[in-house]
Amino acid sequence: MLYQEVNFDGLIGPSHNYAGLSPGNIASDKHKGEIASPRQAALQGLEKMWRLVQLGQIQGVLPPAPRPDIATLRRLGFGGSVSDIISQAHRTAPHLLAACYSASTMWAANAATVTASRDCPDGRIHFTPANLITTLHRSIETDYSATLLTRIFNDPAHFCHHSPLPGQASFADEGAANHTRLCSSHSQQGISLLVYGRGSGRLSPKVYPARQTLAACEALVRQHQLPSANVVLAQQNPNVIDQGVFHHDVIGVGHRNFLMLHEDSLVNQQHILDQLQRQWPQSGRAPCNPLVIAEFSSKLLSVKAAVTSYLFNSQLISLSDPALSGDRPDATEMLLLAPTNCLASDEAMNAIDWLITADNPVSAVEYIDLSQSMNNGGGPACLRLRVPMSQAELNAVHPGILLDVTLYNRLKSWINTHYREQLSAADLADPSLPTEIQVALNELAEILVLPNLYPFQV
Ligand code: SUG
Repeated sequence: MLYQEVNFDGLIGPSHNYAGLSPGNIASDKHKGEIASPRQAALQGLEKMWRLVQLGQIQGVLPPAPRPDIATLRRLGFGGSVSDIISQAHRTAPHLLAACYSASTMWAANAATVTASRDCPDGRIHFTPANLITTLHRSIETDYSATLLTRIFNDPAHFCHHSPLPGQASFADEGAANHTRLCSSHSQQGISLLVYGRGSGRLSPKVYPARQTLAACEALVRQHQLPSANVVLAQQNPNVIDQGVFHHDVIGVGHRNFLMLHEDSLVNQQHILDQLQRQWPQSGRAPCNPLVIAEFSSKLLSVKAAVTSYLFNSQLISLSDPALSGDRPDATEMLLLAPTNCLASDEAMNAIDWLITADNPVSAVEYIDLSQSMNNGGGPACLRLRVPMSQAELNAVHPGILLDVTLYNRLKSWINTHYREQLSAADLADPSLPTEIQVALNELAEILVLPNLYPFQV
């Protein structure tokens, strides 16, 4: 059976704004208080999805969570009508209003940890929604993501959904942003590299929070029943967390049999890379591609430049079209889909030149403008949740969210109709904004054929 990697991207919601809600995320802090453009943001995200389709990939669309999250504002003690709640919160606790308005479900790489059916003993794809407990605005995504994922992947013969890990500091979990599946080809069993920021010994960052724990990674391995021979647990270098690497996908990315990462990404990095090589399946009956690792030296690319350019948050895309050629073990050429921020960094450009000419599967690069999301610290890879799938599994996915030209055009016109050109912190107090968003999301649920997706529709 042939398998391919399918990307499901978070559609950027109409309340996209810059509230500086994420300590340790340097872009979020830098752009705090700026005026955002929800319309441009959503169009940029949609263009990225469409580019993937043009590159022969299967692409899914994940609708945004309903915002503002009035239920959370009520839980926090605000009362009365929606307008009362909004005006009270704006006056007395604007940071709470901003958190409940955040469009952060766009960063789908944090929605869940997903493991491939080839890797799980029961032959199903496993999902655990991330609890995202480190920040308030992200922690309120979990219930919605859990519901959405069960709606989209709703055939128990193919998909197994777990509960989020307990919402307690020692199980802090940020989902697939800290999980890399490496495999000879998607049709073969893979190795899960799970990266955590704290939980083993005393090593932890001093300035910024570590958002993923060792205990969370261990629980995910148990939930998904991953055989230990196919798992590598690694700790993020606390010094890079303190330089703005709040998720591992800010400093490393892997796809199929290729892993690229900065030399300072992990504690005992050489040991971890050796472990990956040792656990890599040896050629048996199935042809096996070697595991190729590209380590970027600090001399080539400083951690600072990696964080500002977001080079490691690029997407790696297999250039072969699995639908035409199959997931051929020998078809390993890859395209690096990098954020345009790289173009502004000499270090990032030199590093990309080095990558393209060095002996590895990456043979081409393309740049994509995601400036609106990037200003909140979300690059190409943050916006997507990837799921390795067979054709039978893909057939079981809710079809309304799979992007084709008709859906692309409908979503484009939906965004142009409903999204504001600009949104500032002061605009979050506008009593007409909640209704405006409800009207938009109501129509979106119809477009994606997801009736009663939102609480206000039930
Ligand atoms: O969790 N930014 C997100 C960015 C997530 C990026 N995802 C991955 N690396 N996979 C975060 O820090 C900023 C929101 C604000 O400040 O308004 C924010 O939540």
